[in-house]
Amino acid sequence: MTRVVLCGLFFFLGAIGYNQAQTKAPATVGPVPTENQMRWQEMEYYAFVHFSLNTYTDQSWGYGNEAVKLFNPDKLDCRQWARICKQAGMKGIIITAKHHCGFCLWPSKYTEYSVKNAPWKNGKGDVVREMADACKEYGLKLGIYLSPWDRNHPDYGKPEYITYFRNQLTELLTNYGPIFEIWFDGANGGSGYYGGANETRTIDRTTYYDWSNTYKLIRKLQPNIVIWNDGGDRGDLRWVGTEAGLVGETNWSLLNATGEVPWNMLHYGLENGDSWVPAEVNTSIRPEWFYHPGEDAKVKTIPQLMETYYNSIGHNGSLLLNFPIMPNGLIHPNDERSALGFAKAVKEMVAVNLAARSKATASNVRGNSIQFDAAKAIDSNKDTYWTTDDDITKASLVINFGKPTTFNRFLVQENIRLGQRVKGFTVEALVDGNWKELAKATTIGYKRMLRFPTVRATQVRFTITDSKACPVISNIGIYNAPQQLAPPSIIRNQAGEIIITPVDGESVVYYTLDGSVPTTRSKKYTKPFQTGGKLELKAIAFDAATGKSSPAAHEKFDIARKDWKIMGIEDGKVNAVIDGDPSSAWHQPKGTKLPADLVIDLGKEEALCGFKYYPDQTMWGPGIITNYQFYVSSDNKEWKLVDEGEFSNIKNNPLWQTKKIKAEKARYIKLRALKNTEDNDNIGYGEVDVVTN
Ligand code: FUL
Repeated sequence: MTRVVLCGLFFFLGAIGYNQAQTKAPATVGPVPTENQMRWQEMEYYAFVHFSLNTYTDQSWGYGNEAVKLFNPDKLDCRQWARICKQAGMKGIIITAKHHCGFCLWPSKYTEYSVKNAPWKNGKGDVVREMADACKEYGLKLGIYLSPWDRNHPDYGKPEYITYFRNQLTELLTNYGPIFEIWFDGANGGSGYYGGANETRTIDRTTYYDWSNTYKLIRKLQPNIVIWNDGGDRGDLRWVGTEAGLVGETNWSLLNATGEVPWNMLHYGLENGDSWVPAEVNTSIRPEWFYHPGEDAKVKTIPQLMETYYNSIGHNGSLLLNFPIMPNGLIHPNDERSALGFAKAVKEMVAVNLAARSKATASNVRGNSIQFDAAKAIDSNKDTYWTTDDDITKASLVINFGKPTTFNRFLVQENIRLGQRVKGFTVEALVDGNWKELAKATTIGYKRMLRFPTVRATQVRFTITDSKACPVISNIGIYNAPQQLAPPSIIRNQAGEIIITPVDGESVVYYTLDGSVPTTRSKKYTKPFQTGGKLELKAIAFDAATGKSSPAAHEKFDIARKDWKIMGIEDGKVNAVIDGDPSSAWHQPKGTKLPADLVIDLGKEEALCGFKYYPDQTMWGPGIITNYQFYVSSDNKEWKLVDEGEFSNIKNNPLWQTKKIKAEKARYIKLRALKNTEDNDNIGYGEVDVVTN
């Protein structure tokens, strides 16, 4: 009898023991985020503000000799910035305390090149202080951008500059309260004023800043900070290799702590990297980072920002969206409108989580325990999760709505505190009794969002097809997002024909040529049409089924290029340079040595006041000009140099570069490439154009 009882007891205890082993949380897999990285990741969305002397000179990068007296905003109001960011759903603001030109937005003790010598507030102002106060008032976190490159400082390039740099860091990280992120731009070294030396200085980005000791200082002053560094030792976060607003569809939050990181690795992360280095997607709400009045009509539209959302937050990244500040010290109303419209669109998209009202079952539940069952993935609590037994790397979870339900978005999150695991998954819907694949993807990470055409179904099956270890899914969302029609694309080819294409390939397009905003009563676009001369064109896409229109696309074209000829080049493909198609490009033949010239015959004399260069748009493609000279001629023999300089930041942000020149009448133009982004002889062109009076 006693034996039977004891056996029973052992059996009972054994069963408990078994269950305890299986109901323990899974062990971590690979590197995991620190508490600082975790806090940062959960912020998801925050702002950049770019404000400096560039704001007053219409430049992207200051040279370092711009006059301090230019800095005189008459309506500066950091509370306006903070209000907009707060209303836009952002969680913090990173301010350009010092950009490459060296000008300081705070009255640094260590330089005269700061607000303390500006007319603004008679030199008594401190923009960083006002920003810190406004952030506090609006419940936002404050971040600091401090450019390691300083084109003003006489000591840049010498060991003394490191003391200066650390002194400034100490000021910024001591006097303005908690700082959530510090941002060290990778652009570093080159020509500059350097206290009057006017020369080119280069540094070794890996050793010059002695980053490991600089990091120690930072972490001592701000223990809760995350470090973003594109220029030296691996920080806590990584750049994504582009400023276009997207990170890879496959996005591992891992990299190796040492060794080279090529651009594509920044974009996709490294599956078996030895360190947790998640992606931050930085992009501007306008094409450029600083304010340029010429971009007032180029503010990103809500559909464009939604695209950025899916490609950043929806791809396991955070989104750092920039507002350029106007010379008066405010954010432009167009930028505010777009940012708030974007916030509203995101809110509408996730308004109803259809998964939360459903029942979920899983192919495997860890230890059959209620603690880890499928319901934990749809309970709207990110701290609970569905997971499986340790030996499972393929598993599925079925969500049953109980009735036919319409949806077009799928959101999924891993519990990244236990490591990033999932390598592949699919989403299917049960339509007419058959499983139909809606989407197939690779990594998940902190957050992954998938888009697919609207479907109506009763059940959804989420299948993990491959994982580094048992999957740990903390959250699933299923949504029916309202349609967002993107503005159509507009090009004018060399013959002068206008071609307008709706992004979805099927919406109807309406356009105007008088600057007014098109409506469905405007001219309907049916086929390419011929134009000549200067032109302003606005176009909308319209979806008859929903009665919705897109925001207007807006393009301005200068003189027609019908009679233009590229001189002295036999290659038939060279016309890609003037064909109006931004996706085509031409490169100088192999063997070309710098300086390399491109000569264009404009067909007749034109009254020029500028020129434009658009680089080859191939992602991370080589052959982008950084330094140029621009010449004009009336006979293709005698040339006059009318402009020379740099295309700042063209590598990271390969946009149209527009340069103004003093008025010149000429029939021939020559763009001379002096240097490219790789320091070799590969010279490419997406487009070249002129600006006329
Ligand atoms: C780049 C800089 O060179 C730009 O001017 C801008 O500050 C952007 C955020 O980073 O690399």
